[in-house]
Amino acid sequence: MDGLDALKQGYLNRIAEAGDEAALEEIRLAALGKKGEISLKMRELGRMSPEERTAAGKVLNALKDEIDAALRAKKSALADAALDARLATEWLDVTLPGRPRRQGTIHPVSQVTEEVTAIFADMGFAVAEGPQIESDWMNFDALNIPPEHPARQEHDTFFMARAEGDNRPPHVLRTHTSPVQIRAMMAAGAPIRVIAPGRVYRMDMDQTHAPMFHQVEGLAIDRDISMAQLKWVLEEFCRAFFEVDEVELRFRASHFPFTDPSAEVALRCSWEGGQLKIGEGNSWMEILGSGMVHPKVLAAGGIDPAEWQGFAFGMGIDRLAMLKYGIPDLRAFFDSDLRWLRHYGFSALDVPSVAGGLSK
Ligand code: 2NL
Repeated sequence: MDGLDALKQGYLNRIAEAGDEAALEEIRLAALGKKGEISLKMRELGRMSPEERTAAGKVLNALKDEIDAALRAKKSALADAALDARLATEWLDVTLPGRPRRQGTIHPVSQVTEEVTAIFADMGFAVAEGPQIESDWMNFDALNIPPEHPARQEHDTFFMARAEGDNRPPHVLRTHTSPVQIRAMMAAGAPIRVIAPGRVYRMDMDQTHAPMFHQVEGLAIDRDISMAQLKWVLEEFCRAFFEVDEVELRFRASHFPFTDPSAEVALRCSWEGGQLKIGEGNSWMEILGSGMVHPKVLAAGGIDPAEWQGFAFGMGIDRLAMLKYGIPDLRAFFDSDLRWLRHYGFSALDVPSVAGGLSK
């Protein structure tokens, strides 16, 4: 058989130059495929004498093996090169520091809730949470709110639906976080000091009201608690929360079914030049309601009113956030507008603490 050397060299050159697997496959078919050049030569063996066939068969087999080996070697070289190329682009330096890109922010309501919680925790108050759907007993009766009270009428409270034919009183979306404190009294008894921050619901919607808003209530029960301690705790809270050295509180008689006596509390402030200043000026800003816990409410919480007494207070977190951080419109609070959230949001890494400065 003539020309085998040239044929071999031709294939070896083409294999060396092949740039990808497809090109290699093309070469393999041309040489070793059913109708490949070497396969056709193999067929010629049949027409040879036995001696010629033995010699030529050996040579052809060796040629076939050599080309096959060259194809395999090139294939694995191409795969290695491809992997190297991928590794050169798909690398990651895991020792790099995290990127300072600011993504999410803490909502002002969350920020203020954390601030309020930190201040009261510093004064020894535990934090309690409870369900947002309450029985009407927990939300109203336990708090000495009688069935004929306006708050219990259709227009103020969101009532849950009952199944048809179920005539039990419907559950409600809690209208205040007081039931959380009823549950805390039932669970822990007296003495007790808790605050209960959380979402509450009332059918209200205008510039200053949303159907869902946030409240924090506080409760302190012991043998000898009076309005004097209430006043100190609230003063201390206002000083810390508004981050000023001095505050002045004004207590005026008020009325709540769950406290007796009751007081609305206002804070001395000034609005001069449209700028709110706490602790100076001649304006008063009402920020919370408070009083001595009504004996019936203590009893509902499983605490003996002959032995224990205490104060309670409640305030709106959303309004506190508006005042402290100069946010004009309550309705934007729950729009999930990213521009608003970036503007009024706080860094997730600045966790409020009294010692660390609440809002930095
Ligand atoms: C307000 C007034 C107030 C309470 C809430 C309370 C809770 C229990 C017992 C007695 Cl368990 N009182 N809470 C007391 C006085 C006022 O909230 O203006 N909130 C925004």
